[in-house]
Amino acid sequence: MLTTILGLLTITLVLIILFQISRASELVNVMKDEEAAMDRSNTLNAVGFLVFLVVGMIGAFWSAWYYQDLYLPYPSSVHGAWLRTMFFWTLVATVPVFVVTHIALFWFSFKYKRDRKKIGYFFPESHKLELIWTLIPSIVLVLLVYEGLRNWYRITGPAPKDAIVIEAAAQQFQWNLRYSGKDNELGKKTVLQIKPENPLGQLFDEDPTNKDDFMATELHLPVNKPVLIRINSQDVLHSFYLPHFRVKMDAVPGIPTQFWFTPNKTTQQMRDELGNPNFNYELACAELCGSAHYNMRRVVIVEEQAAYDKWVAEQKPTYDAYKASLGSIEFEDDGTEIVDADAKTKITDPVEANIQLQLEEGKEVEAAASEATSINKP
Ligand SMILES: [Cu+2]
Repeated sequence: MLTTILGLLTITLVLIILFQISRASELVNVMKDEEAAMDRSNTLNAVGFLVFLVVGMIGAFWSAWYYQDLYLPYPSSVHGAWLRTMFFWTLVATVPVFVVTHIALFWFSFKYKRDRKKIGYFFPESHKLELIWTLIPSIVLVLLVYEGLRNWYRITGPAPKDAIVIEAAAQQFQWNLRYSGKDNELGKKTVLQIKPENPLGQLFDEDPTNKDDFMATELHLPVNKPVLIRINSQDVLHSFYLPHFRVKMDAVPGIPTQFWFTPNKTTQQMRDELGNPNFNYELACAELCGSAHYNMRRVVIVEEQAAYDKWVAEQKPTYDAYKASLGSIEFEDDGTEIVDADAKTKITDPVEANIQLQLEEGKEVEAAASEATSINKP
């Protein structure tokens, strides 16, 4: 805090000093030859433009070359390769324009600096020139936008029938990854049912497709198989980002989003290719969503179909834990819980306890919220 204040004070003081110096030099100029002083200052600015052009241009290309090791490796998904091609052609179209326009901008500023002996050239209009500089950029931009839209619809359009359906439900600060299980269908859910033993609020009774859905802490994907990701958020904006697959989509509260892609390189292949046995693909949140934003990182594992099937077989549906948690709650006549000594998980959710009490006693009962303090998460 103190450093910030000191920094701001320093900047203010420097600005005041610069302002005073320029005022003083203005006064000196009035006393001396004003015109000569303006010429000198114009020449200085013009040379400054040239230096900026050379240093800036070299810096732009040198840094792109120097930091190439930090670039992402070649995309590990089919659609990542489409996007890479798209970015390549965008650069082919824009880099020459960047170079030419910047040379023109700074060179002309230098060449046509103020000169008392020069008379300005009057050039009112040229339809031919205007047509050229309107039509060519328009055609190039239409082509670039066309390619962008084509890829956008390929990625966000209907997924292949055999695509694995996975939900990425964001919350501060984690990705809840839900697999659709054997039926490959994600069951319906509602925020009203969210509680510790049902973190996504799945409607197990209303929608039986929920019963085989399972949740995972790592994102496992089989190689060469399309995956459909359904994205949503429980609180603020997040962004589902898989950099190595060139996959990114915002998680917006209230607006479900989705896309599909096909990973085509396993984690092991990537480790061999990069010569890094510790390499892992990662899922990140690309929206600064709060103080523990970094916590949203998840490991992504792309593996052969057999390894993936084995992993899926080991996963337990969320419904199992949910059912077990319901079974372990019993109540005394006075509303206190009977805790089964054998039961490992005692779920004491105030809302659930209150519903149970009302059902059993047939009257309004205060929620046993204060008593229900020990929550054992599985
Ligand atoms: Cu986030």
